[in-house]
Amino acid sequence: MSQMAISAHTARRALGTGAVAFTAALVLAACSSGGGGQSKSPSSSAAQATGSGTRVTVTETEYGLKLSRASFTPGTYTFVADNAGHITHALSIDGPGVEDARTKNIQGGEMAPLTVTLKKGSYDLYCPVPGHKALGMDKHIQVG
Ligand SMILES: [Cu+2]
Repeated sequence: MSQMAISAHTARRALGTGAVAFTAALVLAACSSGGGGQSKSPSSSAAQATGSGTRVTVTETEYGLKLSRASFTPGTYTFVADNAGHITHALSIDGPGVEDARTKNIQGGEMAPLTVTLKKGSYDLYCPVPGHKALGMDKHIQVG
């Protein structure tokens, strides 16, 4: 009887150790998958950096915007602002679910991406540098 009690105790200890080891393995697995397997990660910062979504080039000049695409359906788009002008521009998008999303300032000859999710509705694309929108760097697109 006492022999059985000891072996049960030993077994429980073994199980306990195993559980700890299993938990540690899970934590390790979670860490390594978080670091490496980011191909399907929907993280918005990753989307910004890598430019997921349908790519649309917005060519910016003094003073106008030209889009590489004319029709839009709801979905995720990466607008790549291409500053083909000589002065600093940027790109802002404003509309349903998108509140003044903005690229950084873009020097002439440089590009910057802006990833947004468009819903059905009307969106305003413009250059947020003071005065540029009024000078013509302003385009409205219809989604859906
Ligand atoms: Cu501008």
